[in-house]
Amino acid sequence: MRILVCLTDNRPEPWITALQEALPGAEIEQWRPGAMAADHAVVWMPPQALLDEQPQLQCVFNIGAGVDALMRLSISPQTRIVRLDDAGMSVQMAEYVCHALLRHFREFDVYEEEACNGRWVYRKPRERSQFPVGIMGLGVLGQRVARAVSQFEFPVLGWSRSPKRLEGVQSFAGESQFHEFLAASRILVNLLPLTDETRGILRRETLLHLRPGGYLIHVGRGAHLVEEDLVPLIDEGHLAGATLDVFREEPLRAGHPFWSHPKIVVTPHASARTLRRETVAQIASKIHALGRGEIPSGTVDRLRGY
Ligand code: NDP
Ligand code: OXD
Repeated sequence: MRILVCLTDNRPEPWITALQEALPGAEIEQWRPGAMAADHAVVWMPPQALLDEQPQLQCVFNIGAGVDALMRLSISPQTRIVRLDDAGMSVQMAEYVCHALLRHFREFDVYEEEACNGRWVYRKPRERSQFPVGIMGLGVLGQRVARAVSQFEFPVLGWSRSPKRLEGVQSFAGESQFHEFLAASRILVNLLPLTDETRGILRRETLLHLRPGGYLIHVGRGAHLVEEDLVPLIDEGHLAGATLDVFREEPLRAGHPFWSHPKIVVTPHASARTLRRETVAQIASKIHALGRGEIPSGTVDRLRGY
């Protein structure tokens, strides 16, 4: 079996070593133009040239959960696109979202500021029932986040394409229930994949449906948010603030208004990092599944785009 590795923004060597340990019989090398014809490729944001040169690939394994960068490429219909499912990401995402939610709800940001000024001042406790948490996307990550948030006894709502039955989660589905979902949410967590249907879904017109004093936790993809719409909504007081992990352009450029806004927290696409050990183990087990004639989990439905 031959495997090519092509990882934008990642050093390939440790991945090649780890893959070689997990798949001792395989021939594995970094992709370069003119590389060997391979059975599989392990990729993150690869160039079109790789796909053009390798139409025989059986599988392209994405080392992330979101496949939007791959969906923009032209990939042979015979090649299966396989994304990461969980591989240690969902617990990180649950940590991140709970941290942002609790920091806002318990006003830890205000306490931090008071402490910097040496001030001992209590804040009035807030009613958790007044902070329903709406999660857009109830997939691998969204469901884990919903479970974690419900442990803190917030009302939890979820929105997905197909209806879900999840304990403690009020399910809304499809476009017809989107506005109802937003109107019932105060904290909005975005965990959708980026597709033609979801691009620009977080914009003035939709965010205005949130309950007053809404708060956005945006961890999906930068292009979900119409960035120009966010600061006015906060400055007008409709939104209380936002925690943003993903941006239209990454890294976020110096001087972007998000960096300096007092009610916006910026992190550098760090909410759930790819973990090499878990990822390599998952890819190896998917390759074994293929060898048994099974369809590996995480196979992308190209029509849906995720
Ligand atoms: P999944 O594919 O498991 O879940 C996607 C969810 O979104 C599903 O519930 C799906 O509905 C729902 N959905 C998709 N399209 C629509 C739509 N048009 N309307 C309503 N609901 C829709 O993905 P994951 O949970 O694994 O990951 C989600 C996204 O999180 C990734 O695509 C990626 O962009 C982002 N991500 C960000 C990271 C970061 O570090 N910031 C790290 C990892 C991922 P249904 O269940 O009905 O199919
Ligand atoms: C992913 C990501 O999609 O890291 O896995 O954003």
